[in-house]
Amino acid sequence: MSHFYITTPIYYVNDKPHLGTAYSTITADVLARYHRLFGDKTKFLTGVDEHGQKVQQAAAKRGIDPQKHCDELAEVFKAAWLKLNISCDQFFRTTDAFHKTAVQNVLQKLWDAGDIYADTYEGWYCVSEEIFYTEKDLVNGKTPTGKDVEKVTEKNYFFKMSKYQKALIEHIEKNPKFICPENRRNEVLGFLRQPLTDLCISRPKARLSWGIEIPFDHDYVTYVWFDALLNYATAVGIAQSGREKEYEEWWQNSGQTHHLIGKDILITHCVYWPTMLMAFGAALPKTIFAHGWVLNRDNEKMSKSKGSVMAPDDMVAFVGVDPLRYYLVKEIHLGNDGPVSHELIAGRINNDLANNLGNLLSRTTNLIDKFFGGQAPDVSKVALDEKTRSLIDRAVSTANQVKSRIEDFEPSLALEAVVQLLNETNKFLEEKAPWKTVKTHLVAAGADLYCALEVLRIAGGLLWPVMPEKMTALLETIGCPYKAGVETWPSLSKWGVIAAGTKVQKAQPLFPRIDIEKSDA
Ligand code: ME8
Repeated sequence: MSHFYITTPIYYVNDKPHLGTAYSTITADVLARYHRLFGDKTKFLTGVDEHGQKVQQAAAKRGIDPQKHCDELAEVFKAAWLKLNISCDQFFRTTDAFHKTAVQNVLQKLWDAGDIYADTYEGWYCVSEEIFYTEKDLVNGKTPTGKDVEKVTEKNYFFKMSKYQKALIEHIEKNPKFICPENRRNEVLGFLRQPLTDLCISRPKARLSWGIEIPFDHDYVTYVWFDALLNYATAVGIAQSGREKEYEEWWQNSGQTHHLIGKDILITHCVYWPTMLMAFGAALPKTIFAHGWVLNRDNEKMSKSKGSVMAPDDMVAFVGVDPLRYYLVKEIHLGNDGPVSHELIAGRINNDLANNLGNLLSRTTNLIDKFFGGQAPDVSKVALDEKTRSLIDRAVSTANQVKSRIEDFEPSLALEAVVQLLNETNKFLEEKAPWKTVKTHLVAAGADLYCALEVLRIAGGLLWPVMPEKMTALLETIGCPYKAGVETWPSLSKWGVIAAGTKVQKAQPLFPRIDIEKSDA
């Protein structure tokens, strides 16, 4: 059994979740659910990033203690993800005691090995990005993305990141799929053409108290990115006594760690993080996949600081959870930017789900109800014609197409393969017109409807990771309850699984058409 370990960024608790953070989390959830379906031993990690100046400031603004602020916001995130059917195996909090100890253990090891040293730092700090900049990095006195910076001069601790530059470049060059998509890989290689500076990994407590104390200097706390990046590995036991086996299994040996991130945090993940792991002697992740932006209706990035975010709740109220998940994963090709608006969602849902899938389900189950007493027709004595055979071939090969697209981080194309199968099946029914032939050729019409039923079973299983509630309902309607993993997966590339006589219910409309006129778009 192979492993699959997928992570999302851990989100700052300086604000509530929004459609951008929901996008990363839903995408990771869909990938995790697919891998569970394939039978992989899967772990899906998400969580919150609770230290640093940004969070300290957010708590101060509310006039409350940072820990209390974090406790409240962690619950807000958890509740939001629950509503979006997020099936994470672990919700990570960087204020958890085990994480603090592990971060300190890593720091101590790097200090003892001479990979961390003290020096005086002079430069510019951007609080909103929690990143240091040198004079030459600034553009008109601001960060390259236009954020404010403040001048800082102080003694600090530095990680010898520069020492690992050459090894990192070699690793990226030898492993073309380490950083995806390719344009992001080139961006990182471009960044690494300049000599790397060492990384400042501490903050004096006099300036920032909200962080993990540096184990070898009690006047300092750990830089928030050093602490946050480690979450991926502390979650599976790095630098913790008693968790060695888990660490070996999930981090060192599986070779199946995948980080899904937004393209804003490419350098921290593709430069800071692998060099930290190299210094510790830990394995590197297999993939760091940077996705694009969810854009608002003016085609701008939704961002907390600009106040242009959409709340996931509003979209859920508009279309429902599963259709929202479907839209985000199907419509935004992973790696690209993609817009979200009420009109776009309504159009996609009406077309793919209400018309294509919904119609197939309702006409198939209605006819079976009316003419076959609500039971799957018996097809054992029917000879298959050419059209039927070609539909069957297509249907039983779809699962493998879906699997390889998912393994290549192309969930939108995986869904496209299922949509194509449904299109073909609707066309098949149009041509065969069982609603007409049922009056003269009952058995042949039953065979055509049985084909549609089998396609619905396969499509329902293959779409389940994206729309677990709706597909559970669909599969129950056609008498094939979904069971995760090994129980369902092999049946999705087989034909003739539904036994004659299986109870088929008349379907309730699963995806009512969305009337855009009635929304507030
Ligand atoms: O950067 N479209 O946290 P953060 C798509 N704590 N994704 C978006 C988005 C948008 N419009 N806006 C935000 C941090 N995101 C650090 C991470 S990890 C060790 C530490 C998503 O709360 C996207 O995944 O600012 C992006 O990378 C992340 O939110 C940034 O979340």
